[in-house]
Amino acid sequence: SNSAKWRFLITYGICTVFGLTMYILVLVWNTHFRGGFAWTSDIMLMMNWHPVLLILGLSVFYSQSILVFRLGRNFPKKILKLIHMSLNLIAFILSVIGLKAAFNMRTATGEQHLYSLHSWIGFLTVLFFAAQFAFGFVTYLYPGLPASIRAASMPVHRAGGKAIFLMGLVATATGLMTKASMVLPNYSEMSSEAYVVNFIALFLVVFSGLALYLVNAPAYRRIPLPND
Ligand code: ASC
Repeated sequence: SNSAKWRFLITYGICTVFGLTMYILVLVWNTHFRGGFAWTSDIMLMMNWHPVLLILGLSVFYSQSILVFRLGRNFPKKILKLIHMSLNLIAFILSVIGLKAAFNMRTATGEQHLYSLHSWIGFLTVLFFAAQFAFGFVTYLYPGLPASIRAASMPVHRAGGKAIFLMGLVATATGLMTKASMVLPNYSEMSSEAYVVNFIALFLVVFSGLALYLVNAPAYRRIPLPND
């Protein structure tokens, strides 16, 4: 209906404002407070790519990928599926480069790999994401499995996709906490960097909650077009 359309667009607009503000804060944090970016020439500046690429992939691109069937409901389904796959592919590539930055940093400092709670959740998130992408691609896009299998897999694909989005949120939250306690020895004194880190997490939670609400609400689901 027309009112559902406007409720969707207004909520999507609010969601986007929270998401963009969150990501601007991520960029401000890693440039102004953390010294900007490099690759292997500076280990710590290489690590700044880690939050910047993973939040861009697992929150910004991933959210737009799951919302593409809501936002673009008047587009042909084939086009939406291609956009959905492309946004997920970009999100996945950004995530892998972001993981590589962390892996390179640990190797260069001689630290242990994959010991922290954050690294376990984060690694599993990207592993499940890879599996979800591969199964989704084969099942729904190319070669595409029989309609009965596609229909039976759809609830799993939808629930799995949302679970991975939530796992990404948990990975980011634990990562922000770990980083804050490492680089802010006087965290409790509430420096401006402490505010920036806390607000990243707060805006990310609101943004993710709104994105999940928009993807879950039955009123906003795409109705198949006659020529789908
Ligand atoms: C697809 C597609 C869907 C599902 C549906 C089975 O490939 O575009 O909407 O599978 O046909 O639920």
